[in-house]
Amino acid sequence: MGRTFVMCKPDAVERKLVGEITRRLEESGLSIIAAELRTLTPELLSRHYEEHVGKPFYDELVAFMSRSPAMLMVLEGEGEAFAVARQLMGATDPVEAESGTIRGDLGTEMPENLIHGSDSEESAKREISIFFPEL
Ligand code: 3AN
Repeated sequence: MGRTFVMCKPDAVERKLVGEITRRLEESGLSIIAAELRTLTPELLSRHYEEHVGKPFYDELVAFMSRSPAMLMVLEGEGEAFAVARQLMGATDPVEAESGTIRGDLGTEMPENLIHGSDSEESAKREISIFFPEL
């Protein structure tokens, strides 16, 4: 079994898309093993987005990600759970995301792309330890 970290970003919660996004994730075989609605702080976001700190879009990203609660989840499934979730998410920019994906079908424009999912086994471990240190 593999685990991954996924979050429905503030735009997804505001637009009441958590149910639709979670339905797609569950339908693909993933199970929710932890979940929490939480407003993220800039401090926590700087740990999560450490590779983006200082980039031109960073301040806008933090303002967006901390403006209202996000739905944080740890998902588990057969094989590479992170890859299953990433495929469902689609490309980072909703304008480029394929139809049939979460961002392609429901997304608007950057940085509001509805969902985050770990991009590797290693990222999943790191991100789970930031947001759900008890797991
Ligand atoms: P992904 O979420 O697909 O793994 P990352 O990790 O490259 O993409 O980017 C993390 C987040 O940073 C994105 N979900 C998006 O909200 C924001 N972001 C990334 N690149 C840009 C950009 N060029 N302009 C605005 N926001 C961006």
